[in-house]
Amino acid sequence: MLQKTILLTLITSISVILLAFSPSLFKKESTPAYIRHNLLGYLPEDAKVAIAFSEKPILGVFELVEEPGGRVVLSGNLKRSEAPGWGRFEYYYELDFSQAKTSGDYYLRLKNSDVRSTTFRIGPDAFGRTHEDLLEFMRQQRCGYNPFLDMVCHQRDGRAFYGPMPDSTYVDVSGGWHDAGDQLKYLITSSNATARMIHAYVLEPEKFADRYNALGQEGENGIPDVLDEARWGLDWIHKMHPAPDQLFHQVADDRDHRGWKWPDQDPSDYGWGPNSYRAAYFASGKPQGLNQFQSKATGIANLAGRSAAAMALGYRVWKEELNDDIYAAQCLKAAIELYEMGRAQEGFQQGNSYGAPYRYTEDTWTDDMEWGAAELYGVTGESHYLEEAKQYARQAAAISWMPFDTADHYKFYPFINVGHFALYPHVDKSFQDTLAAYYRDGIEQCLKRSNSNAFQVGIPFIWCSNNLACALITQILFYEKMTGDRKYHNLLLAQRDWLLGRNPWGSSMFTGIPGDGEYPLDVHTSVYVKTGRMAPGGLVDGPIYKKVHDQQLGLVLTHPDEFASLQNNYVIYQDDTGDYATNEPTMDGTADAVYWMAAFAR
Ligand SMILES: [Ca+2]
Ligand SMILES: [Ca+2]
Ligand SMILES: [Ca+2]
Repeated sequence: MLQKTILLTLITSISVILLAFSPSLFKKESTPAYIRHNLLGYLPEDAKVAIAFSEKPILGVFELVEEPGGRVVLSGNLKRSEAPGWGRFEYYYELDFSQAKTSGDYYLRLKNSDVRSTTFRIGPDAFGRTHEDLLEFMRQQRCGYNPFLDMVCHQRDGRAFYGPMPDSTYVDVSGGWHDAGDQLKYLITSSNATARMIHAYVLEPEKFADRYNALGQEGENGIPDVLDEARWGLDWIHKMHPAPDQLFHQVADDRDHRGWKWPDQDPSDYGWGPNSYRAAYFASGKPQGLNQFQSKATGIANLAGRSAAAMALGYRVWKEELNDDIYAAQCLKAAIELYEMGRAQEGFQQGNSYGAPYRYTEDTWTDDMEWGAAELYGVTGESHYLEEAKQYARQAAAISWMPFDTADHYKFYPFINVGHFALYPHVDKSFQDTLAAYYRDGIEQCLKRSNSNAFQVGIPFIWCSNNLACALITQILFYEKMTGDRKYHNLLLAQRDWLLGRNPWGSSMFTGIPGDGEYPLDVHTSVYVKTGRMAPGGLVDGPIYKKVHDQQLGLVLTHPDEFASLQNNYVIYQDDTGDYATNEPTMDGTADAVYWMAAFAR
């Protein structure tokens, strides 16, 4: 008897070993299937829907398995998606495990095959302090003293063009952030990033810790790090606004693009030799371009209005939260001046290019003036700001990228009209309903689009599609705060989960997040190529239409596409330093995500 037991144990052990080492031997199904979910995890109250897809039908049920232990806590049917696929994979299914609300670590598996997901979290702590990781990337983008590289760069920014001073006059516009993988600096994006980080703090003040000092070095300084980062932006905007009626809007241009480079040894030459002075463009309200390509411009109100909003928010927080009356007063003065500049020169100023026609083509400005006016009314109570904000709100209305399947690059920047949300508490019920309806219009367009694909993604796949996903998430969060109406919450979660792994590639769109998951590694930045290191939190541009991607010139991969077996005919994403179209992290997209990521932190 004893002998038999030992023998049986031995046989069982051998089977276990066989199973462990040759799973294919026991495979029940040979067609590959994939499970896609939010790699970070889910709050207990979230709707939780993973997507499985395959070229062939997937039969049987799915199971949610607790880890460690392997207990099956829930099993359910695969619900075939009614939306068409994007080519290649014909069969998409929803795996709804919303009923699982008990905190723990879990994975999903398909009962009839050996296909399982990675392990993820369900619990109030699922998002942890991820929103603070995004600030790591912002620190990596700092120009001047860069704490990530412990390096001082671009100390000769810059020499003026198009300003009231003679061309080539030195102006101090050092500081700020490198825009993305390149090392240009734009007020277009930095004004938004600054305002949005302060706004994130205003909306979620208890979520932000203090672990870094003003220079972005480790060590607390009594100020939440999100405000240290915002202050870095405010200080730069002050430099870009050196006199009451002056505003610069861009430092450097595409002469920057000289291959991978250390920022403190920048070979770019703007006429004063390599690694020297860079062009600083004054916001003149007129078309600009020092070479053959001219921008369009009709005014400066997009830049001035948004910078005024950032400064008014700065006043509010530095006065009320940080009790720094002196800095607060500087911000309020700048806010009033900048807004006046926008009033005097209504219209838009775009980004500039030099050797190529590509640039930021923002042409919306009433949204930015509404935001500036609303924030200024909030801090001054002066009624003319309120009247003007309402006027701009009616002009801006529901103007957005949301109804369109394509749009010029950054035309509808900053992709969401925060002005409507900022104005909301200051107007009567009827005007509030109007503002909410503007948001609802756009959300409805995205909802319609989301029904056309199995992932319920409501955005068009143009350049920086991930920024659009952030904008849609934020717009729905704002709409919920305004109205209490949560009917779009599942649409919001679908966009959130898309950015965090519920997509064809099973990849998060943020560098280093989650730490143990699939995330953009080979990103299109000098920092990564030069150091092999990457700060966590950088939001990459994101997937784009394959037909657009196929037309990108000079896009050469440095290694075989690890997602080759997962690509479809419609939308593409590649984790490769050579893919500047989908895998370049952007400073402003990252800043946009800070608020919504913080909203999910518990
Ligand atoms: Ca701090
Ligand atoms: Ca705008
Ligand atoms: Ca890769």
